[in-house]
Amino acid sequence: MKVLLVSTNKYKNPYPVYPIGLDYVAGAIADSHEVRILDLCPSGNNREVTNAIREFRPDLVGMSLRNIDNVDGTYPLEFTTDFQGVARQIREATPAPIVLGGSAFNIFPEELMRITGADYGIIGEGEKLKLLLEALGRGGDPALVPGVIRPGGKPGRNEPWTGEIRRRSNRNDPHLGFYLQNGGMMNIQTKRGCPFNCSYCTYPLLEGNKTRCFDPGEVAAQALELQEAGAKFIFFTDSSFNADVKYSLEVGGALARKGVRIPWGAFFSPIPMPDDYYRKLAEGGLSHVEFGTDSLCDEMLVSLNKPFDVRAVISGHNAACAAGLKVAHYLLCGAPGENRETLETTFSRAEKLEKCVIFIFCGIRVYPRTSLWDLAVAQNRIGKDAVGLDPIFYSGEFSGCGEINKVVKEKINGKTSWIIGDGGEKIYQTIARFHRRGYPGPLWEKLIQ
Ligand code: B12
Ligand code: SF4
Repeated sequence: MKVLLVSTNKYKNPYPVYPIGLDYVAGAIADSHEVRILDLCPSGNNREVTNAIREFRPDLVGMSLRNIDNVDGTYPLEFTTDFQGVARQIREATPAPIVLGGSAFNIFPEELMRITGADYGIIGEGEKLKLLLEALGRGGDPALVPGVIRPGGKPGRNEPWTGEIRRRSNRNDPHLGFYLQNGGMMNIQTKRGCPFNCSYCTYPLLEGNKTRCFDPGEVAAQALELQEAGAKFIFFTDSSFNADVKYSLEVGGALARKGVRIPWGAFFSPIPMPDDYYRKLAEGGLSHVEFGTDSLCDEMLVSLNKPFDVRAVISGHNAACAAGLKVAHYLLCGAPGENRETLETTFSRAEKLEKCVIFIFCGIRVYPRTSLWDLAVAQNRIGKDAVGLDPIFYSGEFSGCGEINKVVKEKINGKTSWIIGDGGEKIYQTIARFHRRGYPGPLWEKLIQ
C-alpha cells in the first residue's frame, strides 16, 4: 500500500520540533509499504496536503496530532480547529481512509475521531498501524485489530507495543533540512514510559508506566547519524530522562564512546541522584537540563504526587550547576491547596536558585483519566460529563488562572529569566533570531542576565 503520513503540527514555539513520531511509524511499516512523510510545519500551509496527495496517490493517509493546545491558561491557543482543516483537505483530495495517531489523539481519541471525521485511530504507539494495514490488506475486520478505534467507538486498553521498534530517519526527507537550518535541533527517544505517577500527567497514559529502554549503542548510533547529517543539538524526548539512573548513565557513556560531539538536553525529574551524576552526563555532552520541578513548596509536591521534595530539587539544581550545565525549571502554579502563601514559598525559594530560567505555568491543565481530573470532578469543579478538549485548568484555592497570573507577574517584576508559559511570540522571535545567526540549541539560557 502507499501510505502518506502527515505531521499536522505547525506550532513553532519555543522552536520547531522535528516530528520524530512519524519516523517510528514509518520504521514499522516501510518494509512492506511505500511510505512518504509530509510535514506541514515548514510551510505552515494546508494546501500542501492536496499537492502531496495528487502527486503520491496514497491508499491511506495517517495524520499525526501532537498538540491540542499550548497548555497556557493565560494565553490559550488551540490547534484542534486546524486538525479539522487538514482532515477536510485530505477528504477533498482522496477517498483513501484517514487514520489518526499521536499524543493529542491519545488524550482525546473519541472527540478527535468525531470532529475530524477520520475512519480509524490508533491508540498508543503508532507501530500498531502495521497491524491495521495488514488487516486492510487481507480484507480482515479492522475493528478486531488491537489498538484500533472506529468512529463512535470506545478506546480499548492502551497495551504497550511488544513488536520491533525501529526509527526510519531518511536523510532525503525534505523536511529534515528545515530543522537543521532553524536551530539545528533534532530529537531522539531513549526509552518509553514513566514509572512515576504525578496526579495531572498524561505521559504514563501515552507511553505506559513501565520503562522500556532502547539499546544505548543504538541510541548513540542514531545521535552520530544525526550529527553527520548536520544536527547541532539533540533533545532526548523521554518523559523523564533520569527515571532509570543506571540506564541514563549508560546512554551518556555510549554517546561519548561513539564520538558524538554535539551538545544535548532533556527533561529531568529532580529526584535524588548519585554524586557525580550530572558531571558524568556533562562529560557525555549534556548541556541543558530541564527540570520538571512544578513547585518549591513540599505540601504542593505531595498534593501533585511528585516523587521528590524541595531538598532534592535544590541539591539537583546545585549539582547540575556545579557540573557547568545550563538549568531551567518548569513550575506549575495551581496544585490542589495552592494559595498565596504556598506561591510565596515557591517564589522566594526560586529567587535563591542561581543562574537558571524558570518557566511558569499559571493553572494546571486537567486531562481525563488522570487523578487530578477525578479530584476536580469530585470537587464539582468540572461536570461529570465534561470532555476536557476545551482546556480546563485547576487553580488550587485561587479563583482561576487570571488571579494566579497577577501574583506571578508581581513576582517576576522585571526578571527576564522568569517566563510565563512558553513565553509566546516574544520568546519565539528572540530564539528564532539567534537561530538565524547560527546559534544552535534551545537557547533559553540567553534569557539569564
Ligand atoms: C519532548 C517533548 C517536548 C519538547 C520537544 C523537544 C524536541 N526537540 O523534540 C519541548 C520541550 C520543546 C516541548 C514543547 C511543547 N510541548 Co511537548 N512534549 C514532549 C514529550 C515529553 C515527548 C514528545 C515526543 O517526542 N515523544 C516521542 C515520540 C516518538 O512520540 P510521539 O510523537 O507521541 O509518537 C508516537 C505516538 O504518538 C504515535 N504517533 C505519532 N504520530 C502518529 C501518526 C499516526 C498516523 C499514527 C498511527 C501514530 C502516530 O506513534 C509514535 C511512536 O509510537 C510529550 C509527552 C509524551 N510523553 O508524549 C510532550 C507533549 C507532546 N507536549 C505537549 C505540549 C502541549 C507542548 C507545548 C505546546 C508546550 C508549550 N506551550 O511550550 C510545546 C509545543 C512545541 C511545538 N513546537 O510543537 C503535550 C501535547 C498535548 C497537549 N496538551 O496539547 C504533551 C503530550 C505533554 C502533555 N502535556 O501531555 N515538548
Ligand atoms: S515524572 Fe514527569 S513524566 Fe513522569 S509522571 Fe511525573 S510529570 Fe509525568
